[in-house]
Amino acid sequence: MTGTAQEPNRLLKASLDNILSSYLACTPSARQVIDRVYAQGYGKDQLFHDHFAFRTFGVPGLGLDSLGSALEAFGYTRQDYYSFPRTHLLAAWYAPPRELYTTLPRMFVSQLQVEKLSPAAQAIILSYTADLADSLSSSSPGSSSSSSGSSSSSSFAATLSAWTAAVTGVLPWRTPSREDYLALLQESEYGAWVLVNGYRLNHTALSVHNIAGHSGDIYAFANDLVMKGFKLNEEGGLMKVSPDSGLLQCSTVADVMDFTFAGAEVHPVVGAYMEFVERKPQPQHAHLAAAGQLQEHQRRDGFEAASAKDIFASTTLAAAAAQKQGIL
Ligand code: OOG
Ligand code: NI
Repeated sequence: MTGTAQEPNRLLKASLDNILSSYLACTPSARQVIDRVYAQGYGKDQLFHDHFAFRTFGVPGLGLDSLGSALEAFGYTRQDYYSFPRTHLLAAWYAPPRELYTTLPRMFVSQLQVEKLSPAAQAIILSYTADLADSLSSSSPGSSSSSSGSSSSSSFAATLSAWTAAVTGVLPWRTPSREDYLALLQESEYGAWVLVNGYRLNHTALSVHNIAGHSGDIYAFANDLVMKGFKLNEEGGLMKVSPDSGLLQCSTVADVMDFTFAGAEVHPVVGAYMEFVERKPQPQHAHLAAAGQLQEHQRRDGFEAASAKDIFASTTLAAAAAQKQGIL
């Protein structure tokens, strides 16, 4: 399924290209980072995607497993889970095949634990997802988790449906009403985000240590972003550093843009953002780094729950600022 040794599967490659171009088309700040920081400093060919991140509603057939099983079909393997009890979120990350570690991004997929929300919020979400969930559970008899091969518990129909929603960016449910968006926003900013953005890319994280001609120092990179006027997420501090000091992350505050709600009402909603990552060499591979022979998988891998918690706030901060300005 994964193609030849060094080449990603063509359907996967085409899918990721599409995911990225629709993300760029509707994320002005991400285009500005590329134009003002990369194109003017190192060249646009220096974009190395550390990871892509997607959000989902955790209802049967639509949760993180639905996207995860598509990734597994393309050769990704699920790694660690992270849980965020306060915001009722669960996440997992998926690693690309080892030989494609410098070609394909890692994947970070999360889901809202819908059953933990208030009955009113659950009712809103289910009013959008119920028809799709029903059709997914009835459309593919015999292809559930009991079939062999995949470690995920998603049916083939659910897998295809979620991947299609991610690739096209088209909402997998009816156009939401503004009333439902605002009601959900009160209780779960993440839930409101998924309602209007569906499964399109939440963010790409660009790899700072892979920019040729750059020191790889993410503090210098972040400083450059601030100097150029980009608004960074300062939740828990501008730089999110793992306890082992190997994983450093920062991100922009998400864009706010117009959305056409049910009844053709156009109002702003919170959209996507961009993240930046530096991964230090794993201590046992430090000598390879010194010799310039370090490979991507020999750097600090995976994610960090405490940092992720603050990165999630990239959309929450945007929503709060927009509410304060009275535009949301
Ligand atoms: C994901 C936030 C976490 C990371 O790299 O730790 C994250 C999200 O906002 O959906 O991206
Ligand atoms: Ni991220």
